[in-house]
Amino acid sequence: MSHQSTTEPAPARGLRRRLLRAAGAAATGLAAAAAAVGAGELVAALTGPDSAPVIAVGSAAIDLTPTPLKEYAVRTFGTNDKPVLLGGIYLTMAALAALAGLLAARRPAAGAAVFALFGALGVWAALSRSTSTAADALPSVVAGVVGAVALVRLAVLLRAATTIPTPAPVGPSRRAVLVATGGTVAFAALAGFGGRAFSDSRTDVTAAREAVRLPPPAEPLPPLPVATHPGVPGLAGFSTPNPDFYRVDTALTVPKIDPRRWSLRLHGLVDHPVTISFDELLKRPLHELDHTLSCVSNEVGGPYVSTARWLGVSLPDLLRQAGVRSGADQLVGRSQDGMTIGTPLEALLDGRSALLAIAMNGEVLPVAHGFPCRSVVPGLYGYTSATKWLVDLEVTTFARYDPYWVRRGWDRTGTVRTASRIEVPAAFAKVPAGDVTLAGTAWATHRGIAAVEVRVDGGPWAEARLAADAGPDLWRQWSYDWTGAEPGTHRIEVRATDATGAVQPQARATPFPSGATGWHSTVVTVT
Ligand SMILES: Nc1nc2c(c(=O)[nH]1)N[C@H]1C(S)=C(S)[C@@H](COP(=O)(O)O)O[C@H]1N2
Ligand SMILES: [Mo]
Repeated sequence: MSHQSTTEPAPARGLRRRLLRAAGAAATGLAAAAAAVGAGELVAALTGPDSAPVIAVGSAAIDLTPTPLKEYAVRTFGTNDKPVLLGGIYLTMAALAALAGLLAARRPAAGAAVFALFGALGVWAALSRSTSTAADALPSVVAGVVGAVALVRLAVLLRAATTIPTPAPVGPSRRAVLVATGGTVAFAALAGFGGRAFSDSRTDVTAAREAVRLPPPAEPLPPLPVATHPGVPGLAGFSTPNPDFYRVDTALTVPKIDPRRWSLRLHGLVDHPVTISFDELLKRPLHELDHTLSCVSNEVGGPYVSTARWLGVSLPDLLRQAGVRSGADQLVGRSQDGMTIGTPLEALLDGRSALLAIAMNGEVLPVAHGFPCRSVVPGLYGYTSATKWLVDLEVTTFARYDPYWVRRGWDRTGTVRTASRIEVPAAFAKVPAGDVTLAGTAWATHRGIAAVEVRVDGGPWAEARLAADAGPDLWRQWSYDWTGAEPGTHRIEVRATDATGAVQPQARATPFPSGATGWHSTVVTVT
């Protein structure tokens, strides 16, 4: 047709045509996959965002990922692990969809079968979670059917268009294939984005959250002393602002809970089970707790630790009111999204202040941090104490029930290990020779920090200056004046001693199964 193709040698022309045809076939597969995902999103607007096929597959992947791989992902991608996971799923699906398109060009039924398998995988994933209902299968069923039908129709059109000599006297043209493929993609975008927007508007809790009026605490705590911060520029504040507070959870879509429809049930091995509404919760005496929350997955020197002033109802009081039966030794918190977190009852009844928190840093709990209610227990890592989107508390025994992380091999107690971190100067920073101020943070939650020591290039340990102590449930910031720093590369190390007198061990341990150990070190270049 074109000038070029008429001057091309015949074999090249044939190859070009085959390549074009393959590209067209792959495009039909991609368009069909888009239609499938879009249709799934549309149905998920009714059945719940977690049941959308890609989210369901992603959630199942999170639940099934072996611990070493999960640790690798957290280490490598940090809080981007979720976008990376979803991106990976989309890419894999796109590759398989393109292959399905190629298959369908020869055998439409075979292409359709690939989509049936996609749908089946989605159904299995959507039903695999502890909170699943049969309706959760629907988006994937519809997605599979829509994808298969779209692919077969496009494949048949494509075949007709490419086997009939063009320009065809009759029958579908290439233009018809383009139009149909474009139409399929347009449908996918409309259904997908429309479904997502409708779902977002249906589940939006922004207004409900803003409507919550926080009652004042029964006995307000005084503000934290300014002297808790060593006053070193570049060192993060003692309290972590909510937007900077670390976030770790398995939720691909954050549970959106309307407090008016929320209630918390406390049951199991208790004399008087209780169910409490959000309004009833607000009517109970509210307590403040300054507490440093940390994650067991934090590597030495890592970022998954933050400090906030929490406001909430006393969890020990509620347990005493319900009357814990003898023999019980575990409290299992369940979240709306099916997470289970087991806390040793001993830690909840030994006198420490543990909360059913409704606010952090003077603000209603942010949705990502568990709105409308989460637990906070000093001294324990988040995975054994800090259930977000909490809806159920069951008093039970360790012998009878293994919660989510324990089933995956993590330690059932989750006592926070002593940790310390160098934050100033930043790793690999260049600093001028002479006097260099070092600063950082140390925590041994609920035991407290007694000392922090620093050493340079493996020399003798020197005691750092500790900023004001605000209590054992909080981290402690420190600073150290390194005098006479000489040009060159230097290694700085830190270690802390907790209030029991135990020195942070040097031996490196991975976060799995009970928290990382080892000294944090950084390298700085003095110029
Ligand atoms: N529902 C739910 N609660 C959860 C988790 C979760 O995955 N789902 N993760 C826990 C873990 S491992 C930690 S460290 C803390 C983190 O709380 P944050 O995200 O508010 O910092 O929440 C805990 N509570
Ligand atoms: Mo965690």
